[in-house]
Amino acid sequence: MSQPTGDIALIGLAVMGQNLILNMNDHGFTVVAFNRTVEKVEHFLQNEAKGTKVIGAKSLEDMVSKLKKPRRVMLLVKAGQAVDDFILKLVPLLEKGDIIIDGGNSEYKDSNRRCKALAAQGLLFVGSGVSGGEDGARYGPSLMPGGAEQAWPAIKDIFQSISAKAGKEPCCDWVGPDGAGHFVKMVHNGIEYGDMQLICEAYHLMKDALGMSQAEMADTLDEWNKGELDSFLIEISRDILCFKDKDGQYLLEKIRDTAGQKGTGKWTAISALEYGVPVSLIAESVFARCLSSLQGERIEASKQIQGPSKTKYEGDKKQFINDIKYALYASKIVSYAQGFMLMREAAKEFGWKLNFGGIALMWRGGCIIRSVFLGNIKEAFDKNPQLSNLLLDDFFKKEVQKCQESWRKVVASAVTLGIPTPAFSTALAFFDGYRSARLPANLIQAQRDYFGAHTYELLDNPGKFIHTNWTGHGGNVSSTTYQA
Ligand code: 2AM
Repeated sequence: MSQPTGDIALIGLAVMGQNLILNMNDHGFTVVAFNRTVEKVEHFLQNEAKGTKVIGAKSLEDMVSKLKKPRRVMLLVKAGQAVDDFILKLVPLLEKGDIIIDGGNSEYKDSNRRCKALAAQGLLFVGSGVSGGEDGARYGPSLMPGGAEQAWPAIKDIFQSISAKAGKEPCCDWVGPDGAGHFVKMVHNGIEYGDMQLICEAYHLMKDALGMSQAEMADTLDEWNKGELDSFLIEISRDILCFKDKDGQYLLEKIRDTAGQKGTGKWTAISALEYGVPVSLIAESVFARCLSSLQGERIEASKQIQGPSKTKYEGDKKQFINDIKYALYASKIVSYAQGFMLMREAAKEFGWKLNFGGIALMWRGGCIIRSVFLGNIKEAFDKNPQLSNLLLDDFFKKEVQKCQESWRKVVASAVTLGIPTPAFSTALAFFDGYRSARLPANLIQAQRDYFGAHTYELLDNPGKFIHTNWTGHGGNVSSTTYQA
């Protein structure tokens, strides 16, 4: 029998899977393709993959027999049960040291579980975030692999060859153990929610407070895209603002203002609550989508509830546009600082050593949140890999300082004019809280001790929990100390 020639197998011939195969093929790798509905394999070979070196497989056994060792099998199937089903079928066909990669949109806790379960059977599991949509998959995605690190040398070449590049550097590096790759992908998606909401708030202010036309707003975003905010999302928002329907009218104005969501932003917010990290901007962005979806209620409420009498900004328009830009930029810095805080906490929780600079570089190109800004984050972690918070990096401290006055002016004006800016506002509230040596939580502690005998610590004796009998009656017994 001839030697197997397949470098990697890919299961799942939906668009993402097909495009990753074609991308791997372009880079000289021999891919073995398989799909649950086996007829799709032949169809793929006769159409999209015609003229390539892609090999089709008729069954999982056939697929495995065509692979060089260690065998590399990548799954791009629906997240959840489908991944477990395939893993179950693959395990008896593979040998110690073979690699199963899940490139789907899996929850990181599933990847944690799969990584451990497969390690117990001598197999190496990799859970990889894949971002950049269909185009990214075809021509260069951002790839965030994590799991069994022994697998990395065997997949590095394929992964870094097919990934997007920032300059010459691949937007793909090893993230960390277990489900770290999928965790980082989840945070990426949460940050994407935040970035989108921030642009929406800028749009809202330009449209309603300043009464700008779509062409003017498009020109403004075009300008912003040449500076600190240079990013894919600003660029496509500019194009969306310019886009006219067949009837010559702007399409954007006709689109129903109810935001959909698939849940990854929500997962990020849930993790933030679970690990007690104040990732307020992403959470507000999820809530803003929820509020938008209550369209019927909003329309009814708009008939019954009055806002402020003055709703237009009356100061210098050009200056205010610049203020909005700075409010967006400063809020964005806070959002990324919060996202990295969440990753740091998860790393602590799971005992992961995460490569934060590498993560910034992985997001620098190929994915939805790609931007010049991520290059600055990479530099901050290059300068100081132990950096505890982005807001404490010299570059970002300077940038926030530059924006601060504008940011406050925009939030204050939005409040006065009755235009909701939940993300700008929560970012500023976080910023002011984070830079406060003293917060009013002493009163919370006193209240908790007053009504529930939950105890408190004194500033000059931290670690010692005491109870006060605040009313003179009710006894001196404290409830067991708990940290919620
Ligand atoms: P299919 O073509 O046989 O439907 C995206 O939906 C990919 O995931 C497709 O390749 C699809 O296979 C696969 N998929 C979806 N649900 C699946 C399941 N329960 N088991 C196996 N593959 C599944």
